[in-house]
Amino acid sequence: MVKDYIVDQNYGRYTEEEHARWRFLYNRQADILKTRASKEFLNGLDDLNINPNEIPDFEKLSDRIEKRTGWRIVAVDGLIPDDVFFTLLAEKRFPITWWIRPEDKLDYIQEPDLFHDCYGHIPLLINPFFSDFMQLYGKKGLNALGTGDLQYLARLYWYTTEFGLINTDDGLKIYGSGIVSSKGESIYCLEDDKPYRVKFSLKRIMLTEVIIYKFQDIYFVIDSYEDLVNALNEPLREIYPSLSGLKEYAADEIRDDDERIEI
Ligand code: HBI
Ligand code: FE
Repeated sequence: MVKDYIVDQNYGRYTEEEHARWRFLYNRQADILKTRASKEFLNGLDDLNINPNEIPDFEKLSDRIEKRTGWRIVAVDGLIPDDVFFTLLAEKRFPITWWIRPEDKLDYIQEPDLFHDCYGHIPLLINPFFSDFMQLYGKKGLNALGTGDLQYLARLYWYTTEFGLINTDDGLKIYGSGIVSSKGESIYCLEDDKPYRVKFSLKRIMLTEVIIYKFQDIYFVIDSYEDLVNALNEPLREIYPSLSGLKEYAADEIRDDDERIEI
């Protein structure tokens, strides 16, 4: 089952222009993120020595990650079925797409490519709380699949791992992978006055629809990565049924009791 989806990165296959695409995307984000990304994300890039100049070798990078928090990377062809995805996360194996986006899709690509997955998702895996959260997400995802509650957890993943912000002494910072791998959204999420920034609330997020193809209308803000672990340690089996039948919120709909954070 799982092994059917794991492929060999086959490092030798990358061409010079694919390495150059990695270099271009990495350096463009590095400039934008040095004042906008969370320090844990930036430290992760450095501590793991994720090299700006060439596409990382997943086995060598895995050896460095594994020493810190036990995670390893596995190469996949792209999106994989939910049960396979959750099983891998529960075993501390992060699936990364082996191919990098084409030249004509440098600014945005809907499916996660190597740059989104490796640059966006790997650095935080050496943060102990985030590492625990991602493994717990895998375990809880498998449970939710069994009870038909996946949409609630998928929303949580979207509004945290992919598009989450964190409050710091130095203002709001970015930790979501979907944001850090996007030039436009890295700026928009912190500086545009169109989107709302709302304090993290598990049930509120679980009732909020996701729109995949555009910048977020609402960014949810945590105070610490421990908030994420605590959220998944809530009694989810009781929370899910308590949500069914409740009003769901459009992606751009603000609630009266939302704790809004002004920029
Ligand atoms: N597959 N490769 C890959 N990467 C993902 O982020 C991913 C996936 N399959 C399912 C999935 N994400 C989401 O549907 C779950 O988070 C719910
Ligand atoms: Fe992702």
